[in-house]
Amino acid sequence: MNEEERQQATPDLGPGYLRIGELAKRTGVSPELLRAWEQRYKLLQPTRTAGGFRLYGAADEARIRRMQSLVSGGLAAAQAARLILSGEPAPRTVPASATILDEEAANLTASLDRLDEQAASAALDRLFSAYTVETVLQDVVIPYLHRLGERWEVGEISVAQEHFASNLLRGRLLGLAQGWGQGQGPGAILACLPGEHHELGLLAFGVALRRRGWRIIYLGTDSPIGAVADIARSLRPAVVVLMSMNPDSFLDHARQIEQLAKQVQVVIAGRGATPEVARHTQTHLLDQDPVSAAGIIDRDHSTRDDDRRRS
Ligand code: B12
Repeated sequence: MNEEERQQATPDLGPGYLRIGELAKRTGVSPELLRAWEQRYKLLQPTRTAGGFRLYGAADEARIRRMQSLVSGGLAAAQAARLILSGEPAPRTVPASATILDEEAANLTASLDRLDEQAASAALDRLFSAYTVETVLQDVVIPYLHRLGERWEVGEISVAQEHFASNLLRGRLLGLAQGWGQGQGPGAILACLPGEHHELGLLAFGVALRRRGWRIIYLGTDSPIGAVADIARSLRPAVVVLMSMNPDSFLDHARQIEQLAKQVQVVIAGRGATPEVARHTQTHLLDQDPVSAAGIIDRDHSTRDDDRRRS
């Protein structure tokens, strides 16, 4: 067992202390970068349990937040760490400029606009090495897609630029999705309704759910409900997620969806999923963004599992 696995297996950490994964989630800095800051600069000063596990406290979190702010303000990481550990105030010359996240998001937009695959991939690489997948999806990729749609609507970017960008991001999400069928946790079938070709939200959701240990069976765009029902019968997933931009698509298939919902828990999502559609199809509505929704589904499932075990 490596240290990360041992840490995940730690049953009781005591109040106020966090494992590195939890610290990463809280601060939006990837575990790899946290470890680098700890090893290179001694920025993190974990306590160790009798079993040798590293646990991080509030002072570590405060130093990370200060590091984020100084680095995004333009200081080199080594310089920022020295300053924090010395206890001196930040020099007045540090500009309160955009964060690294904002800068890289701007690089990504500019690269995609000029159809520069290499630069766009490099911006994404930098983002994924500095922040968690969840932060990059929630704070960069999804907002980028929203702006892309607005800019396309007013003719600020061409159809070619929009297709280039969405295909590059799709490829990247599929890269993150590799091996998602092998999760040991509960299973989820993900499908877009017939005629629906917007799948990036569904992919982002699948990636976020996979990171919580789920097993993903991805059918993707334009999936016939009959085909979804067939595999749901044989694979018996914990949940089927149906996505569409258009409420009418749900209503056009309401009878089939209602039938499916008698067999397995069906959740609807995407802009077309409304409370009225959920009522009409006897399904559950997920109206959060894909990353938050993955957290909700996961918690919901664990709670129900606990209830079942207790009863
Ligand atoms: C990329 C894109 C495409 C790509 C999709 C590529 C792909 N592989 O997915 C392509 C080129 C195929 C495409 C085609 C079309 N598109 Co388009 N597209 C977009 C764009 C720019 C991004 C879509 C996206 O992925 N968004 C990211 C998701 C996460 O954001 P969201 O859709 O707002 O979803 C929110 C929630 O619903 C939720 N969510 C979404 N999905 C899921 C899934 C789960 C499981 C969960 C829990 C939550 C969730 O999360 C978001 C909130 O954070 C949007 C602009 C936009 N604002 O989104 C237009 C947009 C959706 N498209 C639009 C249109 C008009 C079209 C076309 C009709 C264009 C045409 N004339 O051909 C076709 C229709 C194709 C079809 N039959 O489905 C319109 C839709 C308008 C409307 N009222 O429905 C938009 C809004 C653009 C615009 N501003 O006008 N498109």
